[in-house]
Amino acid sequence: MGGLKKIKMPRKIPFIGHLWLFLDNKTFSRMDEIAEKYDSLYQLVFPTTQFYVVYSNELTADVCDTKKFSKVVDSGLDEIRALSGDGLFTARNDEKNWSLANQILKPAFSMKLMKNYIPVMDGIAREMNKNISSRAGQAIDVSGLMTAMTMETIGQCGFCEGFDSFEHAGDHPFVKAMIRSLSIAMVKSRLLPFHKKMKLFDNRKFNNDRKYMNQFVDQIIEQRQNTTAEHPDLLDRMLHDTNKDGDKLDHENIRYQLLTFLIAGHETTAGLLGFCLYLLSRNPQVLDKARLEVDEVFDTIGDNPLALGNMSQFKYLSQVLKETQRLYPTAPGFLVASETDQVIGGKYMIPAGQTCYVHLYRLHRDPAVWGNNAEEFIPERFSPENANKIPTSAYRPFGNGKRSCTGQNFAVLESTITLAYILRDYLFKGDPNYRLQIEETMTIKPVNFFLQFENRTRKKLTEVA
Ligand code: MNH
Repeated sequence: MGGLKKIKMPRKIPFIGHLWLFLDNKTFSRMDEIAEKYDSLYQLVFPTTQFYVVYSNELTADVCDTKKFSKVVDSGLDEIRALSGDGLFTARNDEKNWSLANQILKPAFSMKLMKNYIPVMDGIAREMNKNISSRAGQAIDVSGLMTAMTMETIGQCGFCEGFDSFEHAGDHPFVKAMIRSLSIAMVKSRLLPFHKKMKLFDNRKFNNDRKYMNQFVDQIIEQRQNTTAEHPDLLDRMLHDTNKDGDKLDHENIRYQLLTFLIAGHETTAGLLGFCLYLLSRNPQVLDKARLEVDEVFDTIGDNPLALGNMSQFKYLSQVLKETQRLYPTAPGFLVASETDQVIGGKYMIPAGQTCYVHLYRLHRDPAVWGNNAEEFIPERFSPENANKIPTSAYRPFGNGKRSCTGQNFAVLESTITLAYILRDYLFKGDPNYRLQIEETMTIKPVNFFLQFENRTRKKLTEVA
């Protein structure tokens, strides 16, 4: 083995290190700008913390080796943890409730049980389309619409309650509290400890929102505990299912899991659909091909709701969604660390306990894997023949190992169904002068992106032929 190589970093300022580069809350885009200057890895140093940013296929393979590295819950995630406690997403690896919840919720999110949610998602997609039709010809804010759709879906699949999202987008006090507290959590995660205490007004708002959200969810759980009626939702699974030893989740943890689904599951899927519609509006050949497939599927079922069997018929749609997540991974990165010193890529030393941020946005554009047209939207990269050739560490939109996304099946079903109904019922166009603007919170999503929808009647392919 050759000698170790020094890990590069941007210019530091005494005492504050690289904080000066991140004063404008543009963490993700600033990290990406810096990534363009180095080839696979760099280091960032702040007064109270430091970490390594990793984004080549080769180095990602090493930090995703779960025998060496595992997820850390610190910096950004610590602030979210104030809201979602020891729910799956923010629990630490060694917490008892993580393994218990993992044992109970992995089966609850398996395709076998997820198929029960297809009719619910189908109904929400139709409800969404009624809303779109009522605004046909007007410019519709795509991220707002998709956020309404995902909040509604988690509410209904999680605990059989909607937020009336399409009629009153974002007006529900719970939705408001959630969005406000998440944004405060994100700002706080970037501040120095003393600065956090100075933000008294924000802290008070944050605590009020947190209490309100806990009460809201607790009330739903209590109501459910007082009834013998069965509900086809995730809450019933959490109240009744056990692990092999017969252990159940307690009330407080169930509350944190429901908050977790709402936090981890609404922005991510909404952003995915937003970026997808953006890319489709800019790539008419892809859009035509996807729409042809959608028409073929609906041709076989008429106006019946979609069923599990139809999901595998959306082959090209699935490639479109995967390619969207390559270019715009809406969870744009994740954090890992090792308990011992590790050399990655055969030459870079990551000391014990130091955090690596896997920067998915840049990883997914690594020319060594995706070629010189890595920036282009080409769903054929994920065709059955081509997909086999993609190295596993080169594409990780749902994270890694045992801490990867619990809601993957849920998100894939939800986005496939929503997209299918939009393509079935509408032609859409955006402003050709719009330049993509990305808003970053914990996730990334397009902002100020509007589409005009026009009703279309599906061509019956059998009649055409
Ligand atoms: Mn999701 C973890 C991406 C939708 C529930 N999710 C993760 C991680 C990524 C991720 C990446 C790993 C984070 C980390 O290592 O710190 N999730 C996504 C994306 C979508 C998504 C890109 C949509 C697209 N996630 C959803 C949905 C739900 C959900 C929908 C629930 C309804 N996700 C989770 C949970 C975890 C998670 C729970 C934490 C799993 C664990 O650590 O055990």
